[in-house]
Amino acid sequence: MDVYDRTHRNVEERESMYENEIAQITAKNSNEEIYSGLLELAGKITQQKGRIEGKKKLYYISAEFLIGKLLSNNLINLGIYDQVAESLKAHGKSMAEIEEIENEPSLGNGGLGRLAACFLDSIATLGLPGDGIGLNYHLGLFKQEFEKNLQKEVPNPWMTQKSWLRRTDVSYPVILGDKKVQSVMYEIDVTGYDNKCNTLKLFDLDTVDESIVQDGGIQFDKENISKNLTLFLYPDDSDYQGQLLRIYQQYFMVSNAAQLIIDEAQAKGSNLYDLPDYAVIQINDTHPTMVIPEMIRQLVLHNIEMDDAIEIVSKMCAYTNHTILAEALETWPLWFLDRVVPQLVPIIKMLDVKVKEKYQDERVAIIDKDQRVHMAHIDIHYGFSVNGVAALHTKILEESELKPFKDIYPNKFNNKTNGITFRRWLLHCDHELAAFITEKIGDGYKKDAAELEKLLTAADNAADLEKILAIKKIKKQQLKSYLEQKEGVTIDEDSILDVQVKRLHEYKRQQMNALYIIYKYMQIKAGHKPKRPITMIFGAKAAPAYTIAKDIIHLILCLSEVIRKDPEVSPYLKVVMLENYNVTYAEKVIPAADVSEQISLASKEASGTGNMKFMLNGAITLGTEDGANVEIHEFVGDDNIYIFGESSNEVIEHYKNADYVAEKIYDRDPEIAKLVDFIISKELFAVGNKKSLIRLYMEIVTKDWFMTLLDIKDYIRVKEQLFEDYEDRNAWAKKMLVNISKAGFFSSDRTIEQYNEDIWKLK
Ligand code: CR6
Repeated sequence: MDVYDRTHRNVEERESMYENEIAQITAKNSNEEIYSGLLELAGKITQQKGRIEGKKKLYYISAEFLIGKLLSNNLINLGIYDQVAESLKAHGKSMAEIEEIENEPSLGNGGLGRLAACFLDSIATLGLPGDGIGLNYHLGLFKQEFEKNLQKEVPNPWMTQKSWLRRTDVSYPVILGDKKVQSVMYEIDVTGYDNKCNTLKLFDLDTVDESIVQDGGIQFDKENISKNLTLFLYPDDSDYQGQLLRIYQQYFMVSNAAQLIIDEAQAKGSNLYDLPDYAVIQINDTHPTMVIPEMIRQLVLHNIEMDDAIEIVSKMCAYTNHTILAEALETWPLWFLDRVVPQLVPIIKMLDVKVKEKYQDERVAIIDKDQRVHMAHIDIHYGFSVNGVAALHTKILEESELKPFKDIYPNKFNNKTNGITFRRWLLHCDHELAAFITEKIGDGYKKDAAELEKLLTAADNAADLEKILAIKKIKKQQLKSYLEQKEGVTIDEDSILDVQVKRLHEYKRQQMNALYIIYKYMQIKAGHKPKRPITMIFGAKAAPAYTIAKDIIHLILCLSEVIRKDPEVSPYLKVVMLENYNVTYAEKVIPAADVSEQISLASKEASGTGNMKFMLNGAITLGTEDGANVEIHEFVGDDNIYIFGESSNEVIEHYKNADYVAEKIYDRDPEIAKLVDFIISKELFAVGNKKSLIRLYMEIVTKDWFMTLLDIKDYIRVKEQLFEDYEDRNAWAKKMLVNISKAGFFSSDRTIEQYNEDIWKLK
């Protein structure tokens, strides 16, 4: 029996098994009751299917798990989605309505957290024993609201209703400074697609108190650790107390992890010397790094000699690097650690001494001459694997950023290009497209994404090309009604939908996209109207203490208002900034997009994963040769992607020689100056905050750390070409199909298979 038959048989068996229950649940009157009925049913089926077991288990430790809403995802994975949807329809209800009941947990902030969630889905789908370990943030990342064209941060409670979260009686003692606290472990089931399940384990403290948050904002007493420990993800760390709190959070996470791992291994018969046969730890970015000294400490408490403990732990830990941005590579002053985790400091010092005895190179030291602890260096010296997240990123790590380490440990380094789960990012978010694909090539692609290639034959079939365009239009119409209801704005489903959704950061260059909007605005004012209206959609949260990022949001909101109020321009150009962009929003906006903006300064975006989601949903990438864009380019070929801008090599040279001066470009090129000057125009001052706009203007003219002005002209040129090409609808539909059919490589199932083959080696 092949995979396709097996999947089908299982689905049919399950359908008949739960028919009555589904009928009863969907017949209920209130959406709340239906939601909680489905939640219970899913829990029951998950339990019946059972857990994925194995001697050796993966522990994926991460400060973030951006899991999104789980209802549809779980119903799909459990094989009852279609049946539930049909049954709801028979009662005049829709799945979308029921989904609205569920709160989205904001336990992550961007790509790194969403990646962790995609990985959990794939690990379970592939039947590998592997759990996630993280923290149960009560208020997650802040919720974004706009007021006077400015971002405002408010708390984002998500546990206010019946949820997928389950309290367990697992609990560990953890030393926090001068106190010993007792943790509580919560669990969320991770359902595999047509498979058994794993769990996401989230640790918390019973004493955490949401009422200490002040005045509806996100301020709170940062010193009261037992009350604030798991209140927020990434509490403001612009001050000393905030930084200490982050270390407390990290230590709490890894101390629980270490104790759990030891417990589970011992229960399976480990004598602890053979721990690496029972457990492998993936350290997701540097936030969980303290698991290394903590695990060593715990093993010593179990009467293992220090040197043996170090050796055992070194065989268990693997580290993923997600960035080359210096400010994101954590280093902590040693005295901070002395205050928060004095129990780890002697171990960290010992690990450092051992490194210094072997290598006199200051660049690879754990504790540098300024007494700062380089977390990534602990991971690299005392882990057995170091990976980057896209081919270009890993190459930059090996050849420049981490070169001294690569020279010492040539075999530790490997690449694992990121991926996304096709269950959420195709089957769930675009049922219409998934149905079309299934009709053309069967549903084998749901488990073996490489099969999407079979779709290429449709690129020569006129009727199929029309269908692809028709599906895109349906998704645009759906987005249109969602936006009418959520934002009170109306978009034109016949306009080109150009989308940039991702965290706000100068390196991602939303400001360059804003300069394009200014360009287009001026063109229209001068009588050069586009052939077809353009809708520019943005979605982005800025970190609360990141002033320039907030200024960029302000600029976009101001542009949106100026254009909306200008009858000369508004029929041709619309700018929409989505409020509180999150996973749920992504699921609505990505399938509707025509153009995927991936315009980071080359070398700065480690991988990107949004780029993969857009590609899979038939949007065409407008991007730089950065992160995984490079691999997307290789797969789809020159004709099916729009590439612009300076290469990563050139950019790295500019940084090395410190020879990029934005002001020179500004002074030399009046066309560029005109665009930048509009930021401080009377039109924008009329709707915006002068101080913020002037600050942003000065930043771009005198600093421009991420070289917006370097690429702006090429960006405009290529974007204009793209809009022109869009009018050949047939050719565009072909590009869409090529993108979809070449997306198979970017399935997180492929990524996880590679992690397992090269790093985890689970059975
Ligand atoms: N911000 C990278 O910047 C990558 C994800 C997941 C990021 C992004 O390019 O796709 O990780 N890095 O690997 C960090 O969070 C440090 C991200 O999400």
